[in-house]
Amino acid sequence: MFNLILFGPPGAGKGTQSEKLIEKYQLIHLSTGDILRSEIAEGTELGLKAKEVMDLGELVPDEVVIAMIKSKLEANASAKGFIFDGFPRTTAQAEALDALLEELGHPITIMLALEVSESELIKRLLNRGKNSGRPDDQDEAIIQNRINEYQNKTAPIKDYYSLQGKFRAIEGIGSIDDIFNRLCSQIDLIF
Ligand code: B4P
Repeated sequence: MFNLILFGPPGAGKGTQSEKLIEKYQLIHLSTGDILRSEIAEGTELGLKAKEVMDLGELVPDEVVIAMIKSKLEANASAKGFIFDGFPRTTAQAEALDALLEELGHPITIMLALEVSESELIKRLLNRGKNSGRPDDQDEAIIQNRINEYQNKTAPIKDYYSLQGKFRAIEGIGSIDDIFNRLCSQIDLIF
């Protein structure tokens, strides 16, 4: 099993690149952001609670997203591998993911981290907000809050995977195809 964490701040291109990677490598795409948005669209109780937090640009509680990932892993036990997009976002989530994958006997293979300047992130997200209808993309103060949450709670897990020898930084500025080729050249070394 090939298990990739695609890492980076909000707007770094994780969702964009995941779509191309799943097509090329036939992996299962697990985006906690997408799963939460589908819960919101379906009007579930979980979705209603998550919406309040997401609209403020804050993180949904660890136990909620960990349970979501657990059930997706169980439902796809015979997959060739997974792309984790937007998960883990805290050290507690990283530890829980390691424990779940240990049960399956297939640990994280690599973490590829897209690096993009803050000004470019804000520009991309405001631009997406014009058409996406996503409330968290439409207000610069909320975008800034998402970036702050990333810096405070998410960025430290780079060290968690560096200690395991699995962290690789990827330049996340340039054309979508150029960035895709950078990701593929790292994946192809071990796929
Ligand atoms: P996510 O859905 O993960 O949102 P995101 O980080 O904004 O998306 P992404 O990074 O994939 O967007 P992309 O760069 O592809 O999370 C939303 C919210 O859900 C969080 O704030 C949180 O509340 C909650 N949540 C999710 N997971 C959670 C977890 N594990 N724990 C707790 N809470 C969680 O795209 C951005 C834009 O850039 C697009 O418009 C794209 O077209 C553009 N773009 C991409 N690549 C580009 C390039 N190379 N050049 C120019 N533009 C580019």
